Amino acid sequence: MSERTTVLLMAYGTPRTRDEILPYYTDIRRGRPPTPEQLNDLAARYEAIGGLSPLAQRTEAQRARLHAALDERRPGGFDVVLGLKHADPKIEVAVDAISDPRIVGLVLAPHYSAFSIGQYHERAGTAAAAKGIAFTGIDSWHLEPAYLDFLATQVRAQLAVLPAATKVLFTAHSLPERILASGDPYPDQLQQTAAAVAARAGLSAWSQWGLAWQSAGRTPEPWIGPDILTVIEDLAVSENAAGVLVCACGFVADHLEVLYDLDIEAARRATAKGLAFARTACVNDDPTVFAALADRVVAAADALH
Ligand code: FEC
Repeated sequence: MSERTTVLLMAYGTPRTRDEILPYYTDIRRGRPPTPEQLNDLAARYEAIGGLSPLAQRTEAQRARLHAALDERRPGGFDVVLGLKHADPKIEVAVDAISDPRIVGLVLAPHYSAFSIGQYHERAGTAAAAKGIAFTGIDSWHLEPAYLDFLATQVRAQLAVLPAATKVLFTAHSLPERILASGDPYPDQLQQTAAAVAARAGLSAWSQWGLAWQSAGRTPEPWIGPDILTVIEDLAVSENAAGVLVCACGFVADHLEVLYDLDIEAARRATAKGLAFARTACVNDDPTVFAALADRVVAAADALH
């Protein structure tokens, strides 16, 4: 039997052409097509960031980086394939093409929620079980030191060129409030990442940093808050802040939710309120972070033997 392990690297996915926006949006909405207004609104957001999202290229660069780091550690011991949540190749299709006896699942999102990493792993685990392949998933990596150091370096560099009274806001994608009833660890994990990065960046007082949620879905049910736009408004009126620095630690690549929701929408709100605005760079395919993730994958693969 082959000793090789396949790493199923999972990410959200994005349309690769304008024609793919409708099927992509329909998939996110679990098969319910969007109204023409909703579709136009999403297409306009892609248009505003240059036509489409760079997420497909970023995810492929992350895959290549992880594969290279694994090859350095165990030459030829790992294949790395992509499995996407809402675009091709979907997670199930990717698993179906795997012939190695073991799969390690890694999601390109640091914080565990049953609605996020939990769903990726459930889909991958079910597909692997149907083929008799052993599967293990890495549940979260929100306190990985290389990731915390990457973000802290970004925070320090940006604060050096922003007004002294700048507040750092750590953000992640909001989720429906009903996840809280089941004790989902997602909000606590965001808090832990933020506190660890703040400590590394030398931010001590709560007045220097805080948490906010972003990109809540356009659905009638309540989503976790406070929303970043509200926090920016509150900062402008109730605290003596001169600037806001957003560290979108819940995301690890440049994509719509960063390039539109933060760089356009949140930046516009901050500027309108007289606040300086900046955002820290995303991890993308940073070699140090992916070296650390490769170590996590090797350990998970060894535990599967
Ligand atoms: O660049 C791109 O093209 C892709 C950007 C993108 C990322 C992303 C990440 C996450 N989402 C998460 C949860 C939800 C839930 C809903 C939802 C809806 C959307 C819509 C778009 C979209 N998301 Fe997303 N998300 C991205 C894009 N997301 C577009 C639909 C229009 C809208 O509401 O803006 C609500 C679904 C529903 O209607 O039931 C829930 C989470 C993440 C980050 C972690 C992960 O990868 O899972 C959580 C990137």
